[in-house]
Amino acid sequence: MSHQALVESVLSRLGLSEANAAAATGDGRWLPGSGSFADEDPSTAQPLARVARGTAADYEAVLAAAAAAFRRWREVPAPRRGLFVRELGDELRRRKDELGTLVALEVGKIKAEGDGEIQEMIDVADFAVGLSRQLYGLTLASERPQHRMMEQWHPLGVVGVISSFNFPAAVWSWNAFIAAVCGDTVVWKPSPKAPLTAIALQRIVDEVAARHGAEGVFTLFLSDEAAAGARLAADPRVALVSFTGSSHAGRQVSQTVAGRFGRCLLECSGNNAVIVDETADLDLALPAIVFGAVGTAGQRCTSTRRLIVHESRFEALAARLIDAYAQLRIGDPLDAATLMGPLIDQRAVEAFTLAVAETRALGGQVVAGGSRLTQPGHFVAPTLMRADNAWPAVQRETFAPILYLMRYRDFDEALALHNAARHGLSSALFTLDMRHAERFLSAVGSDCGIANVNLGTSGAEIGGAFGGEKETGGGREAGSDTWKNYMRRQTNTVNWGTTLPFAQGIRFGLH
Ligand code: UN1
Repeated sequence: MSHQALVESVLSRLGLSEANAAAATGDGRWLPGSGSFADEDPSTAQPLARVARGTAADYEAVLAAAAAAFRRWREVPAPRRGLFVRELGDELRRRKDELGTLVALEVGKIKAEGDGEIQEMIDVADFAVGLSRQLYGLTLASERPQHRMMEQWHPLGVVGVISSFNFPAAVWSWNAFIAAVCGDTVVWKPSPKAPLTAIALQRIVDEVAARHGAEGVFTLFLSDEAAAGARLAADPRVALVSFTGSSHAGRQVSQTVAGRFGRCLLECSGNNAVIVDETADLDLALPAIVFGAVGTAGQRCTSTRRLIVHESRFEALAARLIDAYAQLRIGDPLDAATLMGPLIDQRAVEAFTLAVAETRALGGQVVAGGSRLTQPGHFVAPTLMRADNAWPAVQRETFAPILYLMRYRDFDEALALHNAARHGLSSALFTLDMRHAERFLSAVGSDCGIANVNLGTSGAEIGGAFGGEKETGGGREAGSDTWKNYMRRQTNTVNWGTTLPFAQGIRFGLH
């Protein structure tokens, strides 16, 4: 099928049209908005569809629906809330192929990665269903006789999810599915660069919600105006704002949310490095590094941006990388032979060009790629550059396939270079030396939220807690005990005795 024919068939199968509504209240109702913005196909730089711009009144309608739904949903037993998420997971399984294609089409990641993103949603749905029968608190030993102390986890409220274009489906589900089993309701403000995926998902939500009395649990608000995210951040009705995107925007969101004592969950930029030591198995390291650097065209927050190689392996690994880069097929993300698609838009191409030029001006040498490709769409060549860790472009997160190569002499130096970055999301070490491996994972090793040994920085499973330190923002999403972010903890103490002993040995006798 031609690219254009595939586009038409996928859009129609997912209930999308040339002009799409602006907001959804989660009960099947869609709001028309006012004015519209274009959603572009990054492979052709042509518009895919138009999406209406949500108004302030639409926002109010969505918030009111989410707040009303919360008052009901928090009383539904958690395992029953889990049934709603389970059925959503089943629906995603059934529609994985077309949804994966839509993701690939709308943001330009290759079809295998688009499908992978839907798989990530299915995985988190399964995880959330299991969680819906847990959500456990502790019972604690009270120092007072005949007292019982315990904690409970209660639903938190309305959760606002602001997501980025690069994971237009999965990031919402990490938040939304966990929040829903926790008894919260969710207002989603997706990136204006990926509205169609959000609309398609909301349509599936609408169908399933009606069967579970879950109307209003998931709602959607679309706009290309920065004010939309800012409104959500400032709104005291939104108990938790989960933000995925740049550290720059995340800082603004978190300051606004902190100003009203709201809760914030930040998953911001990364500047992820791989260390390859003198003992590393290069057959493992090579595919991990290439996937990490060019997967999603370097637009994952977990993308590998810095490669820190022991001097004894540097030339050999650089030669293998150059060879691998020469074989990468770049083009239509829907073509099964393609390994790298386009960048998201023209601005991303400009950021790529600027980073390369800046690094070159400081003496950095391009050893592969280095320029944009002269074809329609926002394509650039995957790029390898020799560079210095301290250079500004190396310290910046540029959402593009640029990998900076650096060499080191001893492992202390490698760790110091590794941690000399403002962000702290993902990290990896390739080694067969157990002392290096253990040190990397120790308190004095990697300072990131994710630290891997003998696999890459990108493609984390959802079973673990996802997120990072420093300017990545400190938030954790998806697996492990991240559900606690979406609930409020209450400590309860009950005195079942006939006296009133005080804690801390206090005597307080009334005469
Ligand atoms: C992101 O780029 O915001 O580990 C998320 C990964 C994916 C998630 C990335 N599972 O690359």
